[in-house]
Amino acid sequence: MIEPFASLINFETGLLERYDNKLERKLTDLQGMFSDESAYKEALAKENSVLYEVYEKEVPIESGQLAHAVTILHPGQIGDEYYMTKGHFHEIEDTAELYLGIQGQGGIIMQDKSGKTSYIDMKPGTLVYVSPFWAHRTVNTGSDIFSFLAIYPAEAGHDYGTIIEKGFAKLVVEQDGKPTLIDNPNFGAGGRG
Ligand code: PAN
Ligand code: ZN
Repeated sequence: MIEPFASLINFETGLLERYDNKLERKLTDLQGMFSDESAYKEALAKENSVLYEVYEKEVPIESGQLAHAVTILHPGQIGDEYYMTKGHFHEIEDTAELYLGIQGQGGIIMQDKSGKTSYIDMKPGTLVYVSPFWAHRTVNTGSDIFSFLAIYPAEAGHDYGTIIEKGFAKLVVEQDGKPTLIDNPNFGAGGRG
């Protein structure tokens, strides 16, 4: 049993205050995931930039508990592709998740096991229902931070391997100054994207 508690999302800054754990993902953590390999190498030669941070409250990892975390995704691109999260299925695949946009402009790409995708634009207040069995990845399509809250069953777990192997069927890229979805030429064939 844990006692009821509260944390605080600062809607001015998009940050979670009073978090327990912070996780940082840098360019090297997303090796092989961006489509444009030479743009990736060029960016990495300059700096192993932080792409996103995840701030989470700690709850027991057991059935019935709700994990929740705020992700701060920084603005930027590798080639035409926006900075993004690694993306994952849940290890317990039949677990859903709620995403709530807090700060900035972004989007979420979701994909089921057959490769069918769904893309939803996110801004402050957008509440996305990520269905059970659908992988999910967020992108920052703006010029400022993109921050969102995720709430999910604590035991759901993260399966990154399937995405590392197959990638997403669509890439979110900037074309004519706008976020655009294009087919991932490497989908299914060993990664990238
Ligand atoms: C989120 C994500 C978070 C980071 O809390 O874990 O945004 O993305 P990756 O886990 O794909 O690196 C969530 O979906 N939890 O289930
Ligand atoms: Zn998730």
